[in-house]
Amino acid sequence: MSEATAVSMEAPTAAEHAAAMARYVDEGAARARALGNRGPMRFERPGRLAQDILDDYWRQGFYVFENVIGAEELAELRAAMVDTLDRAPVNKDAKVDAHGRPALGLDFERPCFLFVPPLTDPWGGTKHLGGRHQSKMTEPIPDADAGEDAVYMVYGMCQTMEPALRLYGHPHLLAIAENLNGPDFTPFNDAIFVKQPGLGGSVAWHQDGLTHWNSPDWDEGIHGFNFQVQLYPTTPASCLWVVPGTHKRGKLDIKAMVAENGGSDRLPDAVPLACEAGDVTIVNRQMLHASFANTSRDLRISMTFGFHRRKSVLGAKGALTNMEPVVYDEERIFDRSAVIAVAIDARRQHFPDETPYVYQPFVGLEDEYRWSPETYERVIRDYNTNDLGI
Ligand SMILES: O=C(O)CCC(=O)C(=O)O
Repeated sequence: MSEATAVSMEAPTAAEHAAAMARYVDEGAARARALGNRGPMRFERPGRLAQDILDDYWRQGFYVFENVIGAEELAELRAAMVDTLDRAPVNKDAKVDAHGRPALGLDFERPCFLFVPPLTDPWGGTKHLGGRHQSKMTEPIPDADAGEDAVYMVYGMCQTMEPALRLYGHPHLLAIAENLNGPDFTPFNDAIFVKQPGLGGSVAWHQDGLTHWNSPDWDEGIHGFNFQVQLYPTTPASCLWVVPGTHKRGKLDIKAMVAENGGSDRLPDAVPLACEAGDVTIVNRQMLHASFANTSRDLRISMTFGFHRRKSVLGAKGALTNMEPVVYDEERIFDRSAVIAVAIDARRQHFPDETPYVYQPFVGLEDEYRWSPETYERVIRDYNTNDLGI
């Protein structure tokens, strides 16, 4: 039996886990403060992120942008999220929500919600998601009133929440995607991590990328990056943790790293990405990252969506979807990228004083991708069946 397994078998109670995390959390927060890699979004000229921010991102593999989402937009996102959670099935097998209404998402091709038993780690040490979560996290014993399962992730935000679709068209976020992946960047996927206090499951240490580790063109940006937009303040006990610089180190033997750490999932060099509500992080998909079972008192809701270099995706054999892997061709990329075009227009209609982002692959096609009930059906409904996982 590995030491990691031994740790997970001696399951602490939620209170013991929170207490055991306290010192790690303090030390991690101090490491994060010393590192910096955070501040307001700054552009040298329209669309061009300040060079020192780009340098910091490429050096460490992440950056925390402070105070990006304004109060009005944040309130809209939160309200949409509250409504979405209110419409979730009452449990993982149910077809109705807590009010007895048909649950959200029954008419979509892919489910909107993923449930896990409270404080568990659904993927660590399993073959799920390409086996990238190599080692199991500590699974604390939840309090007696925790229930059988809790919402862990929410999918398909662009088809269920208009404010989320508008967020997807945010001009500064899309400008960052262009800075990192080029003007013809493509989408990846989106997922909302819901970490309710005392319930939220862990996400075991992993690197996101699955396909390009042995590519002759491998470099630190080849698997793209993810944004996380924080709807509530996140604390070191509830937030995402990363091991700085690991995006440059190729595919890591995470099991060995945990074993070297005495079987503990509290890896020594990791830093927490603690944020205020409205902050936005970027995390390189090759970074080693994880989040712990949320035994804190803090709710975290992180709207997570990523973007790729076009050349990483075109011709790649897809990974990370529940469907048969397909080779991503021009048509698939175009169809999924059209969500960006519609999102930009949805945003333009709602925030008419803001300068919209110009997405190069759709220049000249704008009128065909205006936000309307027609484009909802043609472009947005079930858009996530075209996700571009690599
Ligand atoms: O936010 C989290 O807890 C996990 C995020 C994550 O694993 C990811 O974005 O790949």
